[in-house]
Amino acid sequence: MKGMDHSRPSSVLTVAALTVGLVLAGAPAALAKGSEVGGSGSMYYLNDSWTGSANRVLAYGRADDRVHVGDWDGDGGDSLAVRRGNTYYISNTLGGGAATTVVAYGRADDTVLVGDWDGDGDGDDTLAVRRGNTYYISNTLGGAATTVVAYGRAGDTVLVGDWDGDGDDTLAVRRGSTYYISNSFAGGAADLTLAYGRAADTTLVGDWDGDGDDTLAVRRSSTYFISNSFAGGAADLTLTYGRATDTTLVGDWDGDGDDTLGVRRPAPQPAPGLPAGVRPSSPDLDCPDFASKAEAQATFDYWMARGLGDVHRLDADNDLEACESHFG
Ligand SMILES: [Ca+2]
Ligand SMILES: [Ca+2]
Ligand SMILES: [Ca+2]
Ligand SMILES: [Ca+2]
Repeated sequence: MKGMDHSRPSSVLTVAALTVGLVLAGAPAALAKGSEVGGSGSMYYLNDSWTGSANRVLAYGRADDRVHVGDWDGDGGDSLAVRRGNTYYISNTLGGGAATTVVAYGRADDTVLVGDWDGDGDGDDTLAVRRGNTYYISNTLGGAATTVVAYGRAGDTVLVGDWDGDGDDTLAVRRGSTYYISNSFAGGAADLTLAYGRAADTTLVGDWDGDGDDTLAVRRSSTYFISNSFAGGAADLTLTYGRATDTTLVGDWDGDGDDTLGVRRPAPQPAPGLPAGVRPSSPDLDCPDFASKAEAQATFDYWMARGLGDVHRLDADNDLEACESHFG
């Protein structure tokens, strides 16, 4: 449950057009949900652990798709759903194939939040539509709203999380760098009010340490400051991941209980005059910049054969194999 927004309802499509291709899986690696992911691009670099490089690289949907993260089937693992208009193409795996479930909910211009609203023990995430300060919550995918509540103000920025770790997701309102955290939709005063980070920070929500409760992280450029409690003070973990231009997503990709990071990024554009899969000799690239080991190898081979050598320094051990330590 967590994210950002960009509005771009698109129209007709078939389920078959929506495929998830697992381009690469390799060494271990690991981020959040709730709001729309935002950004654009069809490449997802997900990491299961707190390292600097992705262990899951996926091509998914279209560059302009609206995307949500959730555990749609309640198996513990988060996966992606693409939204086109008011139709949601839900996939329960990060490994390829067509959408497993297609549901319509609300209107094309609705703001949608994802969460486990009823904490029914299934651990499954469902959709809620927000219109102003009214929330239309459904506890089944595609089912009618079961709860309609007024919460906060129409202009509030809200975050979704299981702040008290009791199994259900609720809202927090953010105003500048102040967070008003509530453990129910009952209204009234917030259960917890805290100052966190700076007003300009991008905030992420996740259960970073896997202890059951969601806490905050802030992103500044490509550096993430992760906190496992609301106690304040220094971050529990600081990590640099991806690029400043990436869009961040959070999820429990491997279903082991903790949320980790991923980034969304446009697919690399083929360079004019180069064979498919070969990247230009400049600007300098590093192993994490390649979508796959095959792309790194093709680029390495191409420039070696033209006498430029290992222009991107992809073969640290000089065995003519590119980026094997990165991709495994
Ligand atoms: Ca799942
Ligand atoms: Ca809760
Ligand atoms: Ca936690
Ligand atoms: Ca995990």
